[in-house]
Amino acid sequence: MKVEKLVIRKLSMDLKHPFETSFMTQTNRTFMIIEAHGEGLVGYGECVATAYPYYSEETVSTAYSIIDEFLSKLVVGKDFDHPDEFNEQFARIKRNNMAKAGVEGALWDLYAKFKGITLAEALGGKKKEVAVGVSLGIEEDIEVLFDRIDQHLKDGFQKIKVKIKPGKDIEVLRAIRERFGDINLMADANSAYSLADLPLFKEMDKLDLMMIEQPLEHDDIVDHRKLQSELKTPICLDESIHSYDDARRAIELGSCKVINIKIGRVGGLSEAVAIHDLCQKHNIPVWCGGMLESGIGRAHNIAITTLANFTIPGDTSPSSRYWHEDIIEPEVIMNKHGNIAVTDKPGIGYDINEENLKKFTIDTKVYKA
Ligand code: OSB
Ligand code: MG
Repeated sequence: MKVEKLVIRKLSMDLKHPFETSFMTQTNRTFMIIEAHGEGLVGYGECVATAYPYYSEETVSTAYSIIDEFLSKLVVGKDFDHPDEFNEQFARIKRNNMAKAGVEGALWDLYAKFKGITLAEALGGKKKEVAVGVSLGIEEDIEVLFDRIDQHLKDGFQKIKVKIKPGKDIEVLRAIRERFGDINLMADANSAYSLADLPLFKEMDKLDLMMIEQPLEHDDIVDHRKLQSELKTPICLDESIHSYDDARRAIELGSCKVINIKIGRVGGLSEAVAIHDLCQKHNIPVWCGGMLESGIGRAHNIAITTLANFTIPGDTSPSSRYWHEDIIEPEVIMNKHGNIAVTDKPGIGYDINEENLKKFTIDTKVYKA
């Protein structure tokens, strides 16, 4: 298969509802869609880097620059048999995982379309539907959060994840438990705490949470190990895991009992599959995290979630939870039991809504062989 052309589009889409985490409040997503053209087909990938380097070091501008200067040259005009080849070739470039994943995702979609199979099949996934939950931002007013939880439970979401930050943590979680009882509940701290907060986590440990996601520093696996050894609640690592080797080391140390796999954070689908397989071998369940993706990134998330060890509902909520209008057709929908059906069309399995894609595009660059 030959890649004849690569297109980078920068898009800007407003979120339906502001999303507050311990690191910022997001009201808009500026991100990139990557198109890989070849063999009369187009593959689509999404680069999930955000406008600010507050979740990880990458931004839209740094990812753009890495694709522009380096990744495009490794791809445009090149022949390939399998997208795993790009994971190997990109490895010489350190980190910049979201940039890599955006490009590699487009190549995986192109590959699956060329073979006439779904992206899920190309990845080795077998599930016909995937279980999903919702990640709810911090709310100033707890009544607003209660209403949002109530609505999402009624809609069928299989897991409620709430963001926490210092001052908006134990009381909020306790209140949710009192109000909603034995629901599938977890908390995501986005690295807002340190080991000095052990007493707080001991209190959280009494709430029977499914897990606590990334409580400590974004680059830590040593303090997390200490914390995990003090808690019965599983710790789930998000920010700390950027590769197969990161996962291997965290598992070996005992720094977590669950891993959140985000395709962008780990540098693409090939690496995500490798981490999935490693975790499966070690009885570490995984789930698919989200980065407030458009339909294109969402379709990739659904495809990876079809792998067997994605046993915990992911953050891959339906399009309507984020967007007034999506850039794919049909948009991603969830049934009343909280499952998303996996499409049986080739590649990502969704058509592009060209009109919306155009409407949200603020910049385009084309690379030709
Ligand atoms: O930590 O999982 C996170 C969104 C942006 C950045 C980081 C995170 C998140 C989410 C939302 O939790 C997941 C989603 O609904 O896409
Ligand atoms: Mg997280």
